[in-house]
Amino acid sequence: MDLEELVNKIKEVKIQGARRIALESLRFLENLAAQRGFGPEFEEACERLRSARPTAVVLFNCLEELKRVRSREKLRELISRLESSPEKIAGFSGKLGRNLSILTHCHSTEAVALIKAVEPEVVYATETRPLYQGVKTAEELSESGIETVLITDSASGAVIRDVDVAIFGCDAIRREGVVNKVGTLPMAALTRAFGKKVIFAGTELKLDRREVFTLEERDPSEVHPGIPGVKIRNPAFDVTPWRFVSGFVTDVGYYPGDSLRDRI
Ligand code: RUB
Repeated sequence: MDLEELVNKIKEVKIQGARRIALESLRFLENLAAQRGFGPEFEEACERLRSARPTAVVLFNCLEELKRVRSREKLRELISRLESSPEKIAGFSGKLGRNLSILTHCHSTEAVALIKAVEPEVVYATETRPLYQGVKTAEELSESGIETVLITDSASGAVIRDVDVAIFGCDAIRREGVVNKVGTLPMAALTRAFGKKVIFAGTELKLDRREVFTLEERDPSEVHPGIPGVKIRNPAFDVTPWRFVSGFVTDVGYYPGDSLRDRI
């Protein structure tokens, strides 16, 4: 795959999820560095990959790390840390208990690893409009033998009484809250309003200290082909304030409540 193809796949959400975007980008860069070194071509590739999906912070953090230490060894170290993060996160599943009824949203490799590890009784997965990434989550969970129910995004209130805990992945962990797929915030608020827990999962490479931060707005045509006189908006992410967070599982450990915020 050349750079153009990779950037397009990332922009079109064919390669999706913060971790996979970063992993595919770093693997491409490792290959490029092996063939051509760290010259201007490498710099340009970094810039184009970094700006393809601007909200997720993990690729940004890896590229900043690479600016400090420009080596293929560093690239391989970052790749290996990202490869192992779902397994490490799953390793802390004991903190959540067992036989839970879970609500989840979108498709996150790190959340899916945690959900599988808690051996849930049932998982309600939202389809995740407008691009339906939740269908992938439902397929993966079901294939691993977990009872899975696919619901529309607006049906979370209809099933909330049957839910023990909502588990979400994340794109960026910021002082003001946790950034994830649009729709996470209303689902987190709903879950807490019904006295249930909201758990996020994500590697600490997603800790976000950027001053300038963009919440991606995607093309309105993904929502609807158009209605005369009607403006259509398509925000791709939202920010869940820490007061809705019951706990956070990272690749390093379990942080109860909002205690991970102190590390940002
Ligand atoms: C995906 C999304 C995921 C996070 C975490 O959004 O919001 O929950 O990226 O995923 P999109 P992971 O489909 O728009 O990329 O745990 O795989 O990093």
